[in-house]
Amino acid sequence: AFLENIVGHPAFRDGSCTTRFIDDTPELFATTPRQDRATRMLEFIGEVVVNGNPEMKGRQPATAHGVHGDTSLIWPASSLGKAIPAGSRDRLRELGPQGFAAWMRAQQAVLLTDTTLRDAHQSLFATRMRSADMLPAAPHYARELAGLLSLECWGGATFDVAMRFLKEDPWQRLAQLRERVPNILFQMLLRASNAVGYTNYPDNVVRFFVQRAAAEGIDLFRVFDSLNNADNMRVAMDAVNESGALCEAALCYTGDLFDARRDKYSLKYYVDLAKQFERAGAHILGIKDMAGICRPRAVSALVKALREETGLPVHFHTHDTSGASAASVLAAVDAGVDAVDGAMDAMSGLTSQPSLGAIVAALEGSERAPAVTLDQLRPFSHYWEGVRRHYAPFEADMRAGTADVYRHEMPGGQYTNLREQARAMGLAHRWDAIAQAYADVNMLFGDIVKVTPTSKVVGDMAIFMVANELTPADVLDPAREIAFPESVVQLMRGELGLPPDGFPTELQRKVLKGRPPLSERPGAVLPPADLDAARAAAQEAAGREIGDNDLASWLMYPKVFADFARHQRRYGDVSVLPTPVFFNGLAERDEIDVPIDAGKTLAVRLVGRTEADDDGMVKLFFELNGQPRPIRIAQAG
Ligand code: 3PY
Ligand code: ZN
Repeated sequence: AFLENIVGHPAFRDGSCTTRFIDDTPELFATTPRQDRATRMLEFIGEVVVNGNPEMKGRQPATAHGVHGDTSLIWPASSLGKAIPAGSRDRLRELGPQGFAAWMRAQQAVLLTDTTLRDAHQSLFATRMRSADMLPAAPHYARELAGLLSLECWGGATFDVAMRFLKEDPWQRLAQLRERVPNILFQMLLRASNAVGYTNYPDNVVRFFVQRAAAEGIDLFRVFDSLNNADNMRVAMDAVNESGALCEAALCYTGDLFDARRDKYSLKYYVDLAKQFERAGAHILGIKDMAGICRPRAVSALVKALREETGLPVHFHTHDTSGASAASVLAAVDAGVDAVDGAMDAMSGLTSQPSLGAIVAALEGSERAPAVTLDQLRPFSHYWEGVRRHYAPFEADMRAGTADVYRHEMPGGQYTNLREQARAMGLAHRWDAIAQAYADVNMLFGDIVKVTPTSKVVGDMAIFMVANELTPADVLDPAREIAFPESVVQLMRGELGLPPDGFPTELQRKVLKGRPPLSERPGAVLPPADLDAARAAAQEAAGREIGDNDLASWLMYPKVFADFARHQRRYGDVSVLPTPVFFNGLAERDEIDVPIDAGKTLAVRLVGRTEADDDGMVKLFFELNGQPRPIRIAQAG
């Protein structure tokens, strides 16, 4: 690659390069003698073999079997020779966002979004699905499932988890999926001013992020605010609209539409919110039922009202935590909803979305039957079933749905995480108390929307109360000194934005200890980020030139990006490794093929290893494409 860079450089090719070539283009020559790609890859595998992947600490390795990565057992080899049919993305290109939204509303079949590549794995196994498992299925989506409305494949927690835990670049994942699926809308979840992070960013950062995401292939942005504050969504929505993508503004469903004692979240509340979204330029209205508590009767009333009171199509998203979400989806369809989310069967249920197969089966033969069939879906579910087995170490030990969700209202993506957090703190046996504390904290905070990032604050406070044996009365007691968790202080200060009706003033005063809260949305007071300075800092941290996507990653998560960039420099692109190898390393005498470039594959075999010597070094005997390659790894600890 070094020589290719030089001989491929325009100045070299057109003969204008002179003896000053090296002086003028030092970047081409600044390759401190680094190891080649294959060696770095072997070192990563060796590191996992000797010291384990830190991600697996305290987890049981998967005993996986079934189809994995290899799609040839599922789709005949010839299927990739098929032409890619026109899909929703072609329709968006043809009609533009407004025309597309009008088409959604006018056509009769219910439209389907597959969440398998984002929310389903976020909610089932802590967002750990790797690109290596997504990419083999992608070209088949393009060919077999062009009838889908969209693939939700980016955003939410996938962004930071990709870099933080999977050591892969979320932008590269997007580009690789896009290359393989040119015809179906790509959908992302954007937390409005929180972008893909956990706190509000300066407005210019939100704009920059949206521009990059749209430029890299996101067609449909589902935008929500974690306190349902429409004002706090404006910057993100404007940026989406300027990019030419579809803007879906989502209202977060909270409480119970038919509980007269909790009339804050009434039909009028949601309709007013939807009208604000429509005025702000939304093309689609999302109902984001992040906890899965929107009961069939409620969603039916909501869908009818939203469609009657606005001119926008409605897209329903729910979670199956209770076990009853398919009933809500079918009620929404009966009420005229335009689109619904589901996950491929093997990735559905529990805290994930309801099953696409079940939805399609229920609607088969009806006038709203979707454009995809059970026969088309089946192979995908089969594929994901094999993939899912490899992530068993990250799954919560949840065997059944639980109607307890109507009490605590935890989002599907949070439920298993919070259980894990409780377990880590030795509070697993207090789960029932934590669930009740979660509901109590919600009321203490003024009955708020609970979704990333506000849900995390409510969870932190619930655990804090149980760990410290605090009742709601203790928390409110002015005479009782409480060291509130930092996230609670941030929330009460308004750093995540403000609920339209504010926070309860007494508690707010107590938490802030006399300091004033923000009186405006955070974006109005946060100074704009200096993007040039940020780029320079990111380059310094990464030790290389960075592009706009890297800059966007840095702006979201400077430390996570810097750590990831260091990992990349050290080991190269580890996203190409098969998942069992990434998490568990290679067993002696196992051989794998690693596709490192289009058409270029490394055959890697671990022949054997020594024990650690006196210096703590382990020698691993690899074979690389049949040639011996010994690698030395320092044993940790
Ligand atoms: C996220 O913000 O990641 C969510 O999934 C919220 O439901
Ligand atoms: Zn969700």
